[in-house]
Amino acid sequence: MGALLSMLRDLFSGRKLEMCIVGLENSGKTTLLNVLAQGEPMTTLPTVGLNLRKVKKDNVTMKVWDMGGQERFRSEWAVYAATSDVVLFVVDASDTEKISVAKKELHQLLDDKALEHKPLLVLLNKIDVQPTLSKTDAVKVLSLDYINSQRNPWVVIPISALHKTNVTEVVQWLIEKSGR
Ligand code: G3D
Repeated sequence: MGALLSMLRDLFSGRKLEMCIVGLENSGKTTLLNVLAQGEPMTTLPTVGLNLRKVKKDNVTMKVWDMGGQERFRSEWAVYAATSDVVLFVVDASDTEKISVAKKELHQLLDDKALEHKPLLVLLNKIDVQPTLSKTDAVKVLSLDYINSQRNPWVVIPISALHKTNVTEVVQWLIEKSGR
């Protein structure tokens, strides 16, 4: 944990970074946000009609959306996404039933012009739950090879937000994208 803390301090003290964390309900976005935000209070903005939570910590703004059944709010979502530097898409790797819905949501999302050139981090969460989806299988079932990496440079990291597994890699990626 020492390494993660010092990396977080590094990230939060230097550059500005806006990230949005999206994914289906229950995929683990809030858990991840809490790990990254280290106990900062969260603001909920219910007025826009989608479930948006926001944390601002020093120079880092983190915005979190649930994506279940909210297609009619997508234009609203795009307004916020447009101001984000990076997009984190959280997938529950233990929920094989919902993975096709996650795939559909991810690809619809990337169709939005507001997301052009935004780096994408696909997080396979809940790898502590067996059987879990391998990285190779995730690339297949989420059709990640169809994402134009010129348009959206993408990376997959398997994590457990609950157990803080591989969260250091996530922070490392965020630090890289913040321009260090
Ligand atoms: P959301 O914000 O995407 O809707 P949450 O998801 O962060 O609220 O998490 C949904 C549930 O998944 C929570 O369980 C949370 O503890 C659990 N969860 C999140 N990350 C992990 C993980 O890495 N491993 C496991 N096993 N569970 C995880 P509850 O029971 O509180 O609903």
